[in-house]
Amino acid sequence: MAGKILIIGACGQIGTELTLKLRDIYGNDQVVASDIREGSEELMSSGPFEAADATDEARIEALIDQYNISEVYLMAAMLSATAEKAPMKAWNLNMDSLFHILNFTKDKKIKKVFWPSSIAVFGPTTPKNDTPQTTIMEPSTVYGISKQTGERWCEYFHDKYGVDVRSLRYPGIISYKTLPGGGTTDYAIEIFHEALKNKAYTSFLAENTGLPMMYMDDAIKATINIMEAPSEKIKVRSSYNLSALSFTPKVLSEAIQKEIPEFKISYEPDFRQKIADSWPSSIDDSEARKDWQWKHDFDMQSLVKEMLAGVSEQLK
Ligand code: AKB
Repeated sequence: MAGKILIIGACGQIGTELTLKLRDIYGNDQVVASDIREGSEELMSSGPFEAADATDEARIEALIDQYNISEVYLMAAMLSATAEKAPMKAWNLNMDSLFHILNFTKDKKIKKVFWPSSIAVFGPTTPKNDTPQTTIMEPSTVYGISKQTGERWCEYFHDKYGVDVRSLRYPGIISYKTLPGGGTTDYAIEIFHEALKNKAYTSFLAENTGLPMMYMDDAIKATINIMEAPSEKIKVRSSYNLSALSFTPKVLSEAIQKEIPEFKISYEPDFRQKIADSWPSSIDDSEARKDWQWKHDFDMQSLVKEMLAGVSEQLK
């Protein structure tokens, strides 16, 4: 690689595991982690870390110059549930950070960018099952509006200025190493912690709320695969649909009960139910599979086994 990699938002749920994986692949010194706060011991001790606010253009530019950065993964964002409580803050974080990076790429300070979008770009008028790549998109959440707008800008910067930006519409990402913050799909992580600690969980989504989900290892694989694919294979420059599994809280609880028979689930839907109801239940990601050979590895039972083993280890 010509220069180093910078991860902005490296201490979050996806950023942490992405940074560690990229350090494995390219070498610890080649991957600079940055975040507004410090991260896990493993992340902080395995390579360079710089405190930085993703919206601080001058600070990000200084890091790009200091480390001779050629690729950026912009993982900082305010997620759906938190964004509903702080709309302007979410808009400013999610959009300003993206504009800075797109402009740096346009000005040839960096060569390639990864920016995550989300299933939140879809809305209540979108077809709910097997949602196609190109379809009606009328997001009704602050987070979804920011991601939909970001997608339009990514495509615009690519078409107008040749910016090499690559993006995925992440489903709910399930992992145990770093907790997510403020998402609507977070129930599918909390449930494992509660199943192991208390053998019971009260879900903030109703039992039959189906949402697209994915195990973290698959999300990391997709992210690195799309960044490593030859540029001409990336036909979609807004963001690719990406899918692995789809399940409801009830179906997930039944899969957990196969491993922990005494586990009990109850339901008390809150404001996040409305967000979940506006999103697809399942996603058609055939374009990603065709264009850059995306393929997921984890099914429901392997995800459940990995999560229970990982969370148990942490509880020891
Ligand atoms: C959220 O729930 O806000 C995120 C997402 C689906 O983008 N996990």
